[in-house]
Order: sequence, then C-alpha cells, then structure tokens
Amino acid sequence: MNPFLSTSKRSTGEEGQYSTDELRLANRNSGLLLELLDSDITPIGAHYLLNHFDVPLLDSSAHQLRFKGAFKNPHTIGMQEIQSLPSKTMPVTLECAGNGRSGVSPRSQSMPWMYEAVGTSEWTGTPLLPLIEKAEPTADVIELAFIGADRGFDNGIDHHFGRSLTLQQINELDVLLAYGMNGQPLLPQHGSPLRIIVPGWYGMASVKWLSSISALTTAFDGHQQIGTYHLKQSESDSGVPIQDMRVKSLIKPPGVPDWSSRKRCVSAGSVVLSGRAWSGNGRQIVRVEVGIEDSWYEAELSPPIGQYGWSTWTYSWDAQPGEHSICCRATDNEDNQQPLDAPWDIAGFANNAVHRVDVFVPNN
Ligand SMILES: Nc1nc2c(c(=O)[nH]1)N[C@H]1C(S)=C(S)[C@@H](COP(=O)(O)O)O[C@H]1N2
Ligand SMILES: [Mo]
Repeated sequence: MNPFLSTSKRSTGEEGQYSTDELRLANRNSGLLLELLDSDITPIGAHYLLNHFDVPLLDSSAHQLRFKGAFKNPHTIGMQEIQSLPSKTMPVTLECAGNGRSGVSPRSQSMPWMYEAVGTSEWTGTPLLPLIEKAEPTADVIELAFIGADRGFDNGIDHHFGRSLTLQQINELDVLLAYGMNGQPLLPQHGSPLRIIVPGWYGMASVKWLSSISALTTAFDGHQQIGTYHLKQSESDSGVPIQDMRVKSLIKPPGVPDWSSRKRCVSAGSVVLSGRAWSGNGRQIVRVEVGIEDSWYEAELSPPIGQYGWSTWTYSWDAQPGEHSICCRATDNEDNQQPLDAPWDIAGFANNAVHRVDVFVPNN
C-alpha cells in the first residue's frame, strides 16, 4: 500500500501479534522506565517521547517564532527576546493520549504504549498569554494554531504537526512557551529550541519545535486537530475532541524483575508499595486505593508537586508467599475514578484503566 495517497488509511482493528510497523514506532518512541516513578521529577532523558515524524534539528540562535494571520500586530521574535521575558518554571505531568493503547482490543495501528507514556518535568519558559495579547488578535479571531517545524504524512495527508486552542482555552490554561526542561535547554527530541506546554491536557496539545502561531477566524483544519485525537466508538462516530487527561495512577514495580517477562519477585514481609497519581485540568487526586486480589486498601497520599504535577501514594503491604496481582486506582476531586477495564475507543486513546503488576513472593 502506498501511504502517500489521500486514499490511504492506517488499519484499525488489530488483534494479537504486533506488526513490524508497530515495532518500529515502539523503538523510536521511548517510554518512562517505571522504576523512575520514585523521582518527583522525571530525570532528563528518561521522559517519554512521542514524535510523529523526524526530529528537526533547529539552530536555537537563529530560530524565530512568527505570529501571523489575523493579528493587528503580526511579528516575529527570536529566542533571545523570548528568553529575556519574565520566566516561569513549573512542574507539569504530561501523558500521551495513546498511553494504554495496547490494553484496548482490537487496537489501531499506532504506537503500542502500555503504561509508560507519562512523565513530569520542570518546564521553564514565559507565559504565552501576554505575547498573544501583544500581537493583538483581531475581534473575529476564534482560534490560534500552533505549528511545529516537523513535517510528514498521516493517512495520506502531508502536513506540519499543528494543533489549535481557542482564545478562551488560552485564557484558562496557563500555557507556557517553554525553552527549558529540568534546568537545561530542551533536548532536540523534546522540541528544541521552543515548544508550548499545555498543563492538564494530554501531550498532543504541547506542540514541539514551535515555528509559528496563526490567528484564525475559522476553525483550524489541520490533520492533528480534526483528523485524529477524537474519542470515537466507531468509524462513523464523529467523535469528541480529546483534551484534558483522565484520572490515572501507576505503581512503581516492587522487588526485582525477571529480565524478559518483567514479572516481579518480592521478599515476604513488609513491603512499601508506591506510585504516582494524576488527573487533568488541574483536578487534584483525593484518593488512591491499592487492590490486592479481591480487596481494596486505602493508600497514603502526599500533596501534588504543584498544581499540574502528580501526587505520590504509598501503602505498606505485608507480602505473603504466593502469586499476587496488585493494582492501584485513583479518584480525583470531581469524583472521577479509574475503571477496572479499558474504556473502549476505536484508536485506543485515553485508556486510564488501573495498572496491574504480577508479583511472586517465594517461600523463604
Ligand atoms: N511538533 C510536534 N509536537 C508534538 C508532537 C509531534 O510529533 N510533533 N507530538 C505530540 C504528542 S502526541 C505528545 S504525547 C507530546 C510528547 O512530548 P515529549 O516527546 O516531549 O514527551 O508532544 C506533542 N507535541
Ligand atoms: Mo501523544
């Protein structure tokens, strides 16, 4: 099949074995090593990656951000000027909307994430809103489109990665124009030299390698905005745009692993289980329960690291010899709770089902 034709479509409805295409994507887009859930801030280089196309290598001393379209004051600014504006550093938990796709069956042909497409970095940049105000959108502007320097094809459509936000969303979302990550310049694969960070939303909104911001008087029709990132029950469903992250939590796998199966071997006795929990749009985690066999136990919660960062949970478990299936389930302050089974979506988006870990406790 020629993927560069407008009639081409990626396949949906995969079951069983992964295809070579999926393996290739999995090798390009690394995930968080779950043991690093111990760290409040994901170490640089260990943050998950999701790159649709090739990483563009941009020269940060020459890079320009263009404000174009329906602005009264369209203009271009360079990195030096952006870095001289008031700076702000904030921890933000970012999760890919495709995280958990491999737990949804049948799945669509895309990045086969399990649980690891999440991380928390301290992003440094300047708030976006004052720059938009300075460019002065005309009265009829309804959306701003953020366009990256990367380009490629998807479903036969040639495009630069781009996403839009309404003016109202920009007013409400604390969007950061970011050039730093954990105190260092952005790495090439994370959008160097400039990206946006949209706190509380799934990662697709946080456009990397940002090259222009367009003020639009009609809705943005870019492929990444209208051709994907919608929750859909079936092919004919027009879908609901994916925005804020669903409530979710992960367990730091306890004990030591078997190399290939990743099953865990834990010594009998008292074991501190721990992990992280987060939700979208600034919602706070109010409860995490640990499920062991058929019972739920209340975990202890620590405050989140900032309004948009994850919370830590711990639970002291008295491990008895045998095989155990352990999971964790978070609830946020709007009473959203993680489901036990994967919610259905045709592209496997936004699967926030509980994280399960198989543990073996040997007889001493
Ligand atoms: N320009 C551009 N921005 C992008 C993407 C991309 O492919 N190109 N991927 C998006 C997606 S789907 C996610 S989940 C996040 C991942 O950010 P990270 O790779 O820095 O973790 O970037 C988003 N921004
Ligand atoms: Mo993503």
